[in-house]
Amino acid sequence: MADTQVLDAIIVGAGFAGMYTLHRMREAGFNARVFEAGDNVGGTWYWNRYPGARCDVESMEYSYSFDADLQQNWEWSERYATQPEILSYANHVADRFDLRRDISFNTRVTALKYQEANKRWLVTTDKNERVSTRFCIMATGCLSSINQPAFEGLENFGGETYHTGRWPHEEVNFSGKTVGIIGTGSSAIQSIPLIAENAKHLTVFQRTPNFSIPAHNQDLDPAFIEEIKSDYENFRSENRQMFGGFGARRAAYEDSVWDADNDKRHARFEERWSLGGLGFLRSFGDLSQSIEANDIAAEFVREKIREIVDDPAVAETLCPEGVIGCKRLCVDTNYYATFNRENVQLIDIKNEPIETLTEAGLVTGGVEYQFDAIIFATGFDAMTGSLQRINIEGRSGLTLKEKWAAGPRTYLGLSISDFPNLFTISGPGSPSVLSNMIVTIEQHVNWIMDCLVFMRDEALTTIEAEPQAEEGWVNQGNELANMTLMPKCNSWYLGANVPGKPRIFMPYVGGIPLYFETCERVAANRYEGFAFSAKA
Ligand code: N01
Repeated sequence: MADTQVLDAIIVGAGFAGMYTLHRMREAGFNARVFEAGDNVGGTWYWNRYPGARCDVESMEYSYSFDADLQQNWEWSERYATQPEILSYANHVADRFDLRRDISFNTRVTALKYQEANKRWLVTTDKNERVSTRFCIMATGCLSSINQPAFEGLENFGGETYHTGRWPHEEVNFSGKTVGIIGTGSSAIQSIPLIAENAKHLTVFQRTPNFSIPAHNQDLDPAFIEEIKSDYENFRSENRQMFGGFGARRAAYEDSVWDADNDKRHARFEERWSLGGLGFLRSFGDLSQSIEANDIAAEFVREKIREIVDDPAVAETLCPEGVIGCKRLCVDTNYYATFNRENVQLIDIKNEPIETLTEAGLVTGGVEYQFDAIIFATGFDAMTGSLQRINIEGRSGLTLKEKWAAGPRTYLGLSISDFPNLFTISGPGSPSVLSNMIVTIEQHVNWIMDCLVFMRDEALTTIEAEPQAEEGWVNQGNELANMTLMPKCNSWYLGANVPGKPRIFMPYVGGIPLYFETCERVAANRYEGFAFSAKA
């Protein structure tokens, strides 16, 4: 066992959250190190390399705002950036701010143990390193721990297997191959059209169909880039006023579906469909509150699917039931039209789950389908998975697994009672996955850094959420979620995609402006809801 390193802070993860935290730690004079399981920066964009991977927030918005030169110098090429372009942006940031010298790559943090005696955390890694640190900043990401269902016979399959969330770094060529893909979430919806073009034959196994809106991706017009860059600060600030921290230039309509006649509704939905992307849910102001209003939007999309897909039976199988936007809305390029290709087959496994994998393929409904390759597009153990994989032991030996046995509990999505000096970035209880992640990451990191500087100035040793504040925040989060339609379906927001995971709505649904305002008020009131301890 190596000697114990002594640090002010460790940061777990070198995605956008970890990189910015490191940059701010250095600026503030804290001695910090990042631990990253991958061999490079980028987080979710490092791991999710499947064909067609792109961000569904527009590129001029999905980037750091903290450095004026950075945002002026970087050139995005398309409306929605591809995974390779976002990854090269992450690498550019790492180089530009010389971040790598304080990042331990290929190193997974395995345990964090709070030591009451010296009020520090003991960190252990899979490289047998030991670190004693005052602060732990968990920049572990919301969608980085994959969900690999334990299909019977998984080990028997003799062909290639892939998971969209752990795609190989080298190019995968399916030409001449028969391929099966399990799952029809965002990752599948983005990759299916490209895999279908490449493979000899593609079979899609769908348990639940999803609503998807066309991206209408295009090259960015230099005049548009120029316009944004001429007043980037204002553009950023307008976006921070939006519910999700993005989309300020695409008006969010507030009027009710019921104030419009059929023609007006149709015209509005058409306008939004043609515009493309997540803004479709902002066609009217009541789509996320009223089931009846929502159903009108949902039916518009079902009609689009029926228009696009030639075979009426296939179209019906692709038509989702229920609430649009209840599961994360998907954004695609040619997804539904791909089912018109002769080399693509859709298998509905809603009532006939996959029974087993065999040496040659898989069995569902008593039929064996044979493949050269099977792709699991089965998603993530979202929001809590990456935190729970680390053995985190707080005050009095309480583990995070025990603390969150009935679902995650935090104060502001930033702090957990009984886990002093440990902060989560975009953790459960924060807007996180319902927002432009980079906007919320910057806000979280800025808030945490202000707090650490405050503690240094006031000679305070620990900070920790008070149990009542945490309780109040959890209750407020649940109340807000229950005012929307979001808890009404089996989504990963609720943990419903992972067998045995407690069912609780994890992200904060109050929107960015309210959330940011709350965090600012808490800080201005000397961090109300937090308890500090001073040096003994
Ligand atoms: O994962 P998912 P994802 N047997 O959980 C199915 C973000 N993201 O990786 O719905 C059979 O959405 C499962 O079926 P069901 C984005 O936030 C963003 O696609 O549970 N099927 C579902 O169809 C997104 O929401 C971008 O019935 C099984 C699929 O697998 C999030 O990541 C791009 C199964 C999983 O879908 C997750 O997306 C990509 C089983 N045992 C991802 N288990 C962009 O920025 C699961 N499934 C655009």
